[in-house]
Amino acid sequence: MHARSILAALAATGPAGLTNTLSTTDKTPIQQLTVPPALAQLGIQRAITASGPFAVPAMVANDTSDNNGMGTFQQLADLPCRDCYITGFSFGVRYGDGPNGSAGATANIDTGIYLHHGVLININRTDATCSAANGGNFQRMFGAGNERGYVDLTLNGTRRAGYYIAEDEVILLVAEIMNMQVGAPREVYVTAQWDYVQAPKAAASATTNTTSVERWSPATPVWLDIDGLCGSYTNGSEVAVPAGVEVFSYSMPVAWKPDGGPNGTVRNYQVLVSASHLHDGAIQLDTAKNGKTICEGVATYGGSPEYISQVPGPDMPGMPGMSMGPVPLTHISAIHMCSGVGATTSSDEWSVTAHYNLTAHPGLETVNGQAKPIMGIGLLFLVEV
Ligand SMILES: [Cu+2]
Repeated sequence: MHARSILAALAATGPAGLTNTLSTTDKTPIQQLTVPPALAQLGIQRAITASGPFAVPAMVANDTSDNNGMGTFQQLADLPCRDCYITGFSFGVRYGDGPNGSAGATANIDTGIYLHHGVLININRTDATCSAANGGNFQRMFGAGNERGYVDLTLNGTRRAGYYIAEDEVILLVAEIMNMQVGAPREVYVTAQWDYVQAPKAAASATTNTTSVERWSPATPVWLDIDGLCGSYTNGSEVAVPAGVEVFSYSMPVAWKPDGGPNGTVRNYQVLVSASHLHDGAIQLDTAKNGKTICEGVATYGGSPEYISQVPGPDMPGMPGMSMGPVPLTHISAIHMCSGVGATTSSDEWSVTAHYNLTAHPGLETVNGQAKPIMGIGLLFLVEV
């Protein structure tokens, strides 16, 4: 998603310089949670970490820019483990009160805080859909928007799969957060809920007397983007709303193929999960294999009260500028995720199409009513089989 600031920072300092400017200690998780039995039987643990505080600037009444009220924050992600697999993940945003400054109330659109996107980036790897030569010299690991969806790579405990994090890898957390209120900046924390399991050690088989160590499959994140395969690396994946058009669809310009083996051999994969990122105004993101939709990422609006904001209503008759009072506006609260998407090979072509209808669901706008750019991103997690 918004990788521009990272690119700028890396260009200015190099990865080592960037690392040195940040805290390098992984903090203790602020809270351990209980996992459902289906995950616990695989040895999975769950923890919440918190990054911040981040002071999100106040909205300025006469600022018509796209980034009015927006703050972009990046720091090292606080990881719950190393030499381990992240098997499930979600973002949250909280107000900075309570113990450790991070156990405050949920910060969402009903109180004027909107998570434009949160992204985890592994600077030690290259991206699956954007070559290093084209700027993909770090890997987008996970991302979500304000819907804050939960991804489970084990498919409810039926697969030993996760995103492997080595001892020495550097993972950045980037969050773009919007404050919809005028007045003072507001402090928030970005929380991350991690499901994780330590990588099995070969020695474990001797001490536990089992015949073999259970193998875990490393999952590879794959970003499919209506803005093109390197969209995040060039312009933050933002796509302009076509002028004067309320209903429109955008497809990925060039399809993506999974990597093949040496000498043109075919490789086989399983697609564990297909998740989607969309902005308000979207109906759904279709993820297609060889032109056939196999996951419909349908957006739900206003599924719970924290996803409903109050906006000025229409003017009173004959009294321009005098609103009749606030009216509710619903925002995306969930996007359907597909689990156990199925097999694919290096011969298959993958793409995404985002469908928007700004009449059905208003998009985000600047203070003078200009449509803000939209996005359409599909996030697949693949394991080689
Ligand atoms: Cu976005």
